[in-house]
Amino acid sequence: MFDTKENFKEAFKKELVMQLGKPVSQATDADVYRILGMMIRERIGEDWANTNQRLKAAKAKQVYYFSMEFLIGRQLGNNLLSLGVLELVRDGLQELGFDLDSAEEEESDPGLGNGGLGRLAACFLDSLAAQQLPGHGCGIRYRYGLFEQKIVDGHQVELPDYWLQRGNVWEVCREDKKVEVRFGGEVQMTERDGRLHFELAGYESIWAIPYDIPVIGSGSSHVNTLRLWSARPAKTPIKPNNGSYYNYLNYYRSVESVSEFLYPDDSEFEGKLLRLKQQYFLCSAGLQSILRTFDKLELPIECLPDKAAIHINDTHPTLVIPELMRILMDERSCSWEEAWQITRRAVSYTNHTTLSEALEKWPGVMVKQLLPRIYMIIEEMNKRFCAELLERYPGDQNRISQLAIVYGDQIRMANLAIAGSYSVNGVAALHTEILKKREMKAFYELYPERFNNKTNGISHRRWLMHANPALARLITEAIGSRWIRQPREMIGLIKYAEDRGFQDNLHEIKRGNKLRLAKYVRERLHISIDPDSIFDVQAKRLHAYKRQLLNVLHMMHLYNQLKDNPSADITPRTFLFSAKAAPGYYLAKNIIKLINTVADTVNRDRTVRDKMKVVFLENYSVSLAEKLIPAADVSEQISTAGKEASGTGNMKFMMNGALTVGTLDGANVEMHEMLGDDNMFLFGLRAEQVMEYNQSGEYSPWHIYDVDLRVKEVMDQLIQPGRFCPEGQDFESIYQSVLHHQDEFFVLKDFASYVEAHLRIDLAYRNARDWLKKSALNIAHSGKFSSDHTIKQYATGIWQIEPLILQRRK
Ligand code: HBZ
Repeated sequence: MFDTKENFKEAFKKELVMQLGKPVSQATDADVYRILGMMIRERIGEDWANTNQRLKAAKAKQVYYFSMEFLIGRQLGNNLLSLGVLELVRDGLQELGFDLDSAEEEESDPGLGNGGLGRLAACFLDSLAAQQLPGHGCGIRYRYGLFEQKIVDGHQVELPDYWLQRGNVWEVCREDKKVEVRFGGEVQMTERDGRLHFELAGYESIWAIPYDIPVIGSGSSHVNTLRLWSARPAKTPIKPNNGSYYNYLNYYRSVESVSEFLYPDDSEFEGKLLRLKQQYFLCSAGLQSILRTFDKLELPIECLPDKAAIHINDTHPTLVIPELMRILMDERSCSWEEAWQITRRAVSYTNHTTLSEALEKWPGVMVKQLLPRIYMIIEEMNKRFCAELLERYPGDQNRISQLAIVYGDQIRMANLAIAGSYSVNGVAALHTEILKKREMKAFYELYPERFNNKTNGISHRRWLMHANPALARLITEAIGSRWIRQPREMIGLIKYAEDRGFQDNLHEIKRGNKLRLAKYVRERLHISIDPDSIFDVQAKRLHAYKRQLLNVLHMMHLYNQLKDNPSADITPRTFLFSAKAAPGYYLAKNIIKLINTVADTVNRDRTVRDKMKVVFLENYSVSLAEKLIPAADVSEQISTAGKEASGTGNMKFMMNGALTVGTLDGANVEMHEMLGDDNMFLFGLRAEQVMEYNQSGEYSPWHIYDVDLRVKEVMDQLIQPGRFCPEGQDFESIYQSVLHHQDEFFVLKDFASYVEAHLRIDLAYRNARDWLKKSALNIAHSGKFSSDHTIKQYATGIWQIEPLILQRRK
């Protein structure tokens, strides 16, 4: 149905009539979206089944990527791209009087993740499938995704995101594959055949129902599965309900709440019981499903790690470790030692943060009450682990207590994840070094062979080919199409960086993207922005360590300068922001309000209208990122050095030709290694310097406030009525966090250096040719950050999985 444009048009019209009973003349964009979704599903159905068949026949080892988040974005465009029919469909639809872009806008953007971690999981699925690697996602089908953000009077307001309202054409409910998950109850011990047996009694039972989403391999007939679990009450709850109807209703409500919503905190540990339930629900359901697949191979259980690699995306799914132990011992008659061997050979773990407030530590009492058998297993693991440590480090109590899994009443999930796995990786070179030298030093000394780095990556299919098709075409025109399969070949663009024709095209494409964004901004916010100004973008979660505040203070300073000297010679700038704050994160929400207040002041002032604009785009999401990133000239990656594990936005902007103003943090370090000082605007403290200041306690923001008049001016403006503090309002909490709470993130310390970096940007942009050259070099080097490359390294370095024999799509 997709082999030629004419066939597509015929099939589309037929489907429209069959499914919706409508002729072309009456179809809406929403209808077009639905019909295309159905056609794609039909088209790949056989491939999907075949992939599973072939995997089974080959007894291939498969990876299961466990993640509490999969921020997959809209599927339609990407699926068409993977099938190689995007342009054909676009043209065919146009001839029928429809616009594919408008149809794409009809798809709801599933917000099943908070930010980088969830999006990474989605890029990894895309790359696994594209390389015909047997790898599946295992997650939760939240009924409500990350909240929808509205800006009301400059404040963030959260609304529920009921993304399933119009159904989900991509998913298939696999009722036949449901599994039971048990909570609560008591552990009963019995002795049989000289062995202790453990069984749970009086538990609450719930069903985990899998919904499968196909992950279509680009350019091949390989189709992997993203399996998302939904909680449903068991018909007859096993827990006695005293026969009361109201008890039934309570039970129903409590069960459904398990997959009801995604927790919106991206960098603070929320020790909520429901979150723990969600984590166990995912781990137990996912493992049962893996074992069911494994059992079909009819191999002895000790072969499990040869057939299944279980990867955990941060510590959120760490309970796979004790849960696998439980299943192996209680249901498969393994001894502790056998179960431990199998588990440790099967599980690998990625760490995404060194922020101490994000580390998961569950209270033992909570785990004991909700998961009594799991608690027993964790205690036993801890006991055995500490005994080993005592032998290895006799008398070194300090070290042993750092390493222990259970400390006081807390279960440290990172310790559990490291002790119970064979591989621990960081997500950028600097981050991995920090883990080894600082945060996880004791573990590194104990198990040096387990630690490795896997620098993050992004899908060039979504973030370049889909988000910026004109740029993708230009690249192909210049260097041919091999880069699509081998993104590192983009390095061939270096040859064109100084080619005037190439530069002109690059300029036109960027300008087109900027015009489209300007239209979007005008329609939504009634602000007109100049496509010839520098589009300077910071788009990411709002967090103190990401330092949106530094960006705002710089804008305030720039505005002050323009007020002092209205004819100041500055290159016109449009500062764009997009960011969600965790609903309970007061400081972050206050920074959103500050950005919007500064935006109001600046945008209303006609005297600066040709020089400066500030825009806050609400509800940052994958689909908004796809509009924003291709239009950026400058990418703000300005976290306090040592705090951003990797960053992936940095890579997306780079791939779309934006130049980075950034600190030497996370993957910026690796970008800088390739680009050098000429093609990036570095500033600020280095990670070691930050660490030294933290150790010595020598840094005082007050000193900077006292000596740098620019700093004093903008800081005072946060609390004094005037330009940025309308009547009755101030930003006291921000002021306090910087000055009275010792500026934990070195905002003032890096201010001067940041201002200077922006001056360099201002000057560099004036030399259009040179700017375009830098932009082209950024694109050329960005192939290294394709997640295809990252996934290859996971596949060979951690999972030991291989591609299924190549089968090109027919
Ligand atoms: O993971 C991010 C890191 O901050 C970023 O540097 C890195 O590039 C990215 C991918 O490795 N971390 C997150 O996005 N973390 C979360 O979203 C998160 C979500 C729920 C939590 C904790 C963290 O409970």
